[in-house]
Amino acid sequence: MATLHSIAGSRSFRVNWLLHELGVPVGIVPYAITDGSLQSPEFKTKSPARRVPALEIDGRVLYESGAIVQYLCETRSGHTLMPAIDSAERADWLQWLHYAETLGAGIQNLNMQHLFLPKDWMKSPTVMGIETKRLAIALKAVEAALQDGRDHLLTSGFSAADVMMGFTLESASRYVRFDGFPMTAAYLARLKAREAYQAAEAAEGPQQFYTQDFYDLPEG
Ligand SMILES: N[C@@H](CCC(=O)N[C@@H](CS)C(=O)NCC(=O)O)C(=O)O
Repeated sequence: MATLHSIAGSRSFRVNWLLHELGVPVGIVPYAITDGSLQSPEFKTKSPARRVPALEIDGRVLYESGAIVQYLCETRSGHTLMPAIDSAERADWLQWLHYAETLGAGIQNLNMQHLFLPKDWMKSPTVMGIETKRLAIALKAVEAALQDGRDHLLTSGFSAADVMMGFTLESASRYVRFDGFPMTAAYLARLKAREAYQAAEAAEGPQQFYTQDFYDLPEG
């Protein structure tokens, strides 16, 4: 049994979803971003940056989502979520796995601006505009990869790279309209229809970040 320290709707969803794809039983310990629970001395021993996810598994704690996803793929057998090390697709898999964090960093900055800075005077419309543009530019790589009609990031089919990316796209769609990214929108819908995605969502409960479907840039 794995134990996942998690905030519903955060990057810990990647790990939650992957564990469901793998059929690994998981107990979820819930946290919230604004109630101080991430700052508890006990959680600090599990995640030095006091962030989620943190996964207790195999007698250790891991606290970086991409590393956790790769570790799970490498240590669990009987799945097709990772191309073999000598496969031509392995480098693409690794790149997509980590490219999800290029998007994730931009989303995190936008979350800070739109959701967490408590006063309007603290927010920077300039930063919001730049980060939104940078996120849209980064999304173009995903759209381009899907142009050849493939259903997933790898031509061989669904993999853990889609797990890293799927959660990220769900968050990105709060800040960049996907009308200009039709392949990406259809890809995200395919991912969200997966049984394991839905089971993971049900296991962690409603996401805790967004109260709007879309966040426009401030006027001016
Ligand atoms: N690169 C890390 C980022 C972890 C991270 O920043 N998690 C966010 C939630 S998505 C968090 O815990 N934020 C709490 C905070 O910044 O105080 C990963 O992918 O695991």
